Amino acid sequence: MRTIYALILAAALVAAGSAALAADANPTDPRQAFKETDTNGDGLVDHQEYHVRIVEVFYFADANKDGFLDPNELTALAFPEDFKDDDKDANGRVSLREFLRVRFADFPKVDKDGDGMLSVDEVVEASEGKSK
Ligand SMILES: [Ca+2]
Ligand SMILES: [Ca+2]
Ligand SMILES: [Ca+2]
Repeated sequence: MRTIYALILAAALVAAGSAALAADANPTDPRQAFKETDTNGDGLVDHQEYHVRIVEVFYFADANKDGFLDPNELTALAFPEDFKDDDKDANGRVSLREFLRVRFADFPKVDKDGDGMLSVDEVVEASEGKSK
């Protein structure tokens, strides 16, 4: 697997500017990132929670707030190369719509049992697969 949900979440955790949290926890710990994303605390990350988190990632990365991620801003992300193929007009910029489409394509890859929810086990497994 090329892109990793857990690392996106970890980036978002840092991105959210929660300095206190980041100081206490390893920001690349997928379990911590999972907990942050599971906002209703039911132990699962559903599509809505996932959506909220990746939108946060986008707006944090968009440092100059023009609604696009340019090549410089993309370097702040865990996997900027994921967006190369998606850059249809080759201007080096990624819109929120493009960003969401790419990241949503990751969801079913991590959701191994296909129940439409991400469990902490699925996220940790995806993260470990990446680090090998
Ligand atoms: Ca949840
Ligand atoms: Ca921008
Ligand atoms: Ca699942």
